[in-house]
Amino acid sequence: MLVNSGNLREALREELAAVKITDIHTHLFAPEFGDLCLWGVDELLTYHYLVAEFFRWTRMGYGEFFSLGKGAQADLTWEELFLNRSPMSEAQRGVLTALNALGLDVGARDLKAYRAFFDGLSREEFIDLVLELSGVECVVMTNDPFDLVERKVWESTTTIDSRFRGALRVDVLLNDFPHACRLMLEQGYEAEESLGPKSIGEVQRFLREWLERISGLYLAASLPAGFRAGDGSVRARLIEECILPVCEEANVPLALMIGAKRQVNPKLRLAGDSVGKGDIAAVEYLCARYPQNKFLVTMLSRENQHELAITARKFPNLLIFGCWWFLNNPSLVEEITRMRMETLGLAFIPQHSDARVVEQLIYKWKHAKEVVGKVLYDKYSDLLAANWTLTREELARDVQALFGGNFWRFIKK
Ligand code: RAT
Ligand code: ZN
Repeated sequence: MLVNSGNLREALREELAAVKITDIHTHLFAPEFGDLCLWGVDELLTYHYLVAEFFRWTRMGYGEFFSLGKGAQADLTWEELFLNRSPMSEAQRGVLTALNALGLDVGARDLKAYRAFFDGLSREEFIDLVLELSGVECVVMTNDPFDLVERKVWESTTTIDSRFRGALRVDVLLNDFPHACRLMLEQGYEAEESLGPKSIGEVQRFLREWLERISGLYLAASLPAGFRAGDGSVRARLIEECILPVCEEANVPLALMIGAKRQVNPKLRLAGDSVGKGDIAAVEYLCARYPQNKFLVTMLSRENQHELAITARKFPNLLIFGCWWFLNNPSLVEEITRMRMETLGLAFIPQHSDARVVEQLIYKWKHAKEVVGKVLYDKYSDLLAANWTLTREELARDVQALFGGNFWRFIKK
């Protein structure tokens, strides 16, 4: 069937509604991880994006807020961000989108009723419902081998829900190596701060064994804005001498998330991180120097987006992904997605959710689809205006590539 300017909007709407999404970066956990798997309206209302917004209005002290239980914290953010004023920010609007899609009466503003709805469901039932509503078929977790609670689950559980896939996150290793050495030693890996030949072998063994334990799809780290590659620092050496050889041998990408400025305001805890401009030279260096390695890269600052897209034109071993964290505002997602599509065609991954609470999948993907859909509509319209022919199958193929296919192709490459 041919798509033309008259039926394009509807065809796109249907394909976006039908597409099965692979969410390549989340902070969600499979149900086997118990309380690490966050869901429910109190978690939704205490998302750290909202906590930061709450402190724009309250006079309450940070300590006082964080000493409260989740329910009491949620009461406060609800009151301040939803009742005392209209919920205009993207994170605030997201709460409404999620609750509304779950069939709750958002207009009634009845937090008690929302809590009762969640109380009536088991974690497993709820996950099924949300995956169905959001169209997500595969969720990639963020798995920290240095986290004791998580480690215990991996050591004691043999099978986890196959819709959830592992990704090995090594922030501690790269950002606080002395601490990582102590934690690795507890797990029987004898790595020392001096990073001599024996330590290199031990770090590699640690990574290899963890990747295997979690069937990790990729290895990942978030890095500060000042990240430089190849400068002989411990971090750079860990990447070049430990991480990249293990990634190459296992044929898994290294995901670099560059530009986080951690704990600008530590009193805000998880909400206290910020953004800084990164140095694209680090990405160029790694992609050029290690052509046998694959790199998934996202950068946090808006200012880095154009040069990152250009860099992806230079290196087939680089796949750029997502409008990360502070960039996940519809206006920025639209601008960035348009620019990427004009620069790279369909060869990028437009979005990941970064969800921390199960039902955030609903809003993050609904909003992402709206924006990506808008850009696709304009781009296909341009093609049709040039007398290009487009079939429904081709449209479906392209949408599937953006929302999952490109990732899997890169993983298998
Ligand atoms: O988006 C977030 O929730 C941030 O707090 C970070 O976790 C970030 O996404 C990261 O993966 O470091
Ligand atoms: Zn994240």
